[in-house]
Amino acid sequence: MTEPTDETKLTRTKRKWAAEGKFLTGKVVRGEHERLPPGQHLVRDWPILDLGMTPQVSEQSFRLDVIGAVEHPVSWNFSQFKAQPQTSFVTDIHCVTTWSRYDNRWDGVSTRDLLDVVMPRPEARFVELYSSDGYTTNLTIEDFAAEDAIVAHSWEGKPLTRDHGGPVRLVVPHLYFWKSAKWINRVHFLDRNKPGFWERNGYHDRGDPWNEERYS
Ligand SMILES: Nc1nc2c(c(=O)[nH]1)N[C@H]1C(S)=C(S)[C@@H](COP(=O)(O)O)O[C@H]1N2
Ligand SMILES: [Mo]
Repeated sequence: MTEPTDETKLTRTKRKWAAEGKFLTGKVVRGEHERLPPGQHLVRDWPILDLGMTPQVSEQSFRLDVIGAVEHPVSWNFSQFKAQPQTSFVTDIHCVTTWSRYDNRWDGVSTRDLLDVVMPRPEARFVELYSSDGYTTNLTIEDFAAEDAIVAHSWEGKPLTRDHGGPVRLVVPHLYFWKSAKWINRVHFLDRNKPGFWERNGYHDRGDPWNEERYS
């Protein structure tokens, strides 16, 4: 008997997820008339919203730790992060404060590619995201693995500005934008739900804009 290689282990994990329908719940296909969620209005600029403690994270000091209930934890510096398979998505932003912004182009590492690298263990059901300003937020592993979710370093072809979470932020387009952690530095896979900053302060645990899951 030989140990299975990473390749076959990975294939097995993917097959198991597919069988459980794990990746099928993250995103719903909607018609154009349903593009703007209820109670939202469109903006053309891109507002800046955060706790006001804009951290200074340079590409040199950047680190992303992906840890917890995973087979292969990683701790990437910026060039290691940039060396991962790169993806581009064009997606909409929906903020709980009622503004939405269409067609934002993001470049970075898709959460699915990240999952393929770290390989969550069977007990991993939630993620807690940590940012350099002390912000935290939580997601189910299915929402984190949504097909258009991305750990982004660029917006409209340019490096993310510091105000918008540069050098690296998360973008989870199918949920309100507070779930999209700016200045992300740690993704912690957990067997239990651990509510983050806004989730402990009156915001909904999930934040689906089409169900107006604004407050708890
Ligand atoms: N680290 C961090 N991420 C954060 C926040 C924050 O305060 N700190 N605010 C959230 C909220 S409430 C929103 S609406 C978006 C705003 O992102 P933007 O400033 O790029 O529009 O970031 C989210 N991610
Ligand atoms: Mo927000």
